[in-house]
Amino acid sequence: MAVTRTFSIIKPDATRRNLTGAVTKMLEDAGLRVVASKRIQMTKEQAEGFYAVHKERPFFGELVDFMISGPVVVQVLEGEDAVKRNRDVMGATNPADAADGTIRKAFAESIEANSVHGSDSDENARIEIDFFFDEDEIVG
Ligand code: RTP
Ligand code: MG
Repeated sequence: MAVTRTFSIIKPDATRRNLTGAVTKMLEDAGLRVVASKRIQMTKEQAEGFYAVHKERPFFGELVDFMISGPVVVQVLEGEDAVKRNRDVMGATNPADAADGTIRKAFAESIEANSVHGSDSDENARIEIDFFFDEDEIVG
């Protein structure tokens, strides 16, 4: 299995509860390595741009407001089959459906305030990494 990269966000509900380290530990325990990380306050324009694929969804406005409600930690993760590995440890979007041992089962507050984002394909991982990071900020 090839070592690949994915993009992760520790969302405002998790940073607010001081769970950055706890979430990162679960990512690391799942075999992912943090090769870039920064804590940022997203602007409205950044959040709208990042979630542009969802702009027709009914929850788009609320999602943008939530994502700018506090700091987030954006990360590049590296590991074998990183996109799938990360999605497996994140768990289902809705914490009510998330399996035991997943980040969302452990920490998510709701379907929206669900503690983490993770890219859903290698192609989107590349796009999302490029949205927040310059290549020289990523040290594998
Ligand atoms: P993500 O993109 O954040 O990793 O999560 P995902 O693939 O599991 O979920 P997606 O369907 O892509 O939705 C993106 C984010 O929008 C919020 N959401 N709210 N109110 C709602 O019904 C609803 N549905 C989704 C969540 O924060 C979700 O992670
Ligand atoms: Mg998604």
